[in-house]
Amino acid sequence: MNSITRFVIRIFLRLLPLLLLAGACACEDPLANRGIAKPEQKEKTEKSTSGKPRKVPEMGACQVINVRVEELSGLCMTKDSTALWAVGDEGAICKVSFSGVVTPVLKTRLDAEGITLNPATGDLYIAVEGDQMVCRVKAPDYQTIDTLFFIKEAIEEDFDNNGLEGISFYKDSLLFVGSQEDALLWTCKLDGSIVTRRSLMDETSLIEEIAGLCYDPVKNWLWVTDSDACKLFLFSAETFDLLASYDIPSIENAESICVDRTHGYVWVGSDEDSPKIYRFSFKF
Ligand SMILES: [Ca+2]
Repeated sequence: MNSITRFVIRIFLRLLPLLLLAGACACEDPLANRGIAKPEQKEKTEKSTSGKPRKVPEMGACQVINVRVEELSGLCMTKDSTALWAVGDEGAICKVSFSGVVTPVLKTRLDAEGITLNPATGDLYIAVEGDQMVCRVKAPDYQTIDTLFFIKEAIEEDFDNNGLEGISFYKDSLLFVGSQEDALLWTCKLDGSIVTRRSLMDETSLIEEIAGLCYDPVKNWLWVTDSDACKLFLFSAETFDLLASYDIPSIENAESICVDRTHGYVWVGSDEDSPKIYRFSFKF
């Protein structure tokens, strides 16, 4: 053993306790490492306009369904609520049966990250990352796509691959559009004019991004999925107060969410190597 080898061994022995400590930290709960409190599974309440506590939905059992939609990133109900519309980063727009059978409808080259349906017309609106734009696919044949508007802030601030991820039809011909960056949420008219802009980070420190959005007209709620925080969030769509959060640690990359009041489910899509839809039973 020469002097250089002895020197290397001595340095290694001195650093060994530090290396062991770093290894122990890496094995801890990843949510805890990001400063995120473990979510409460118990039922939470919100105050109704009368001031009385009101129950929020309770998450139940989950069924996992494999779907062949490459880089599945957006989900919404079809107009008749008999299936799901889905989009993926590779530009596919598909119909998906509740058992996971995929019917391709339109192939585009867009980085499609979110999809929603206008209940009055049946038209689909797609949130496109990279280009930071909202496109429309016209009903009833869904064979043409055109650009409706761009979110200028996401372009000018160079959100790039951290940009538009969520979209949901709201009401009065308004759209919610959300970005990963700063969990920004815009309320837009269909001509692209922005009515409101806020960051959901101002509402809760638990949120890290918007990966998917779904407006729930029954209760005037906004559901949000966050693939970084591994959570679903429920906000009031009026005040944007956080009403509840739900832990989804087993879902690898939860980029889409769709509330299905007809059947009592919340569908969550995961953009992973083998894309999956998670069907959660909910007591609304
Ligand atoms: Ca994606």
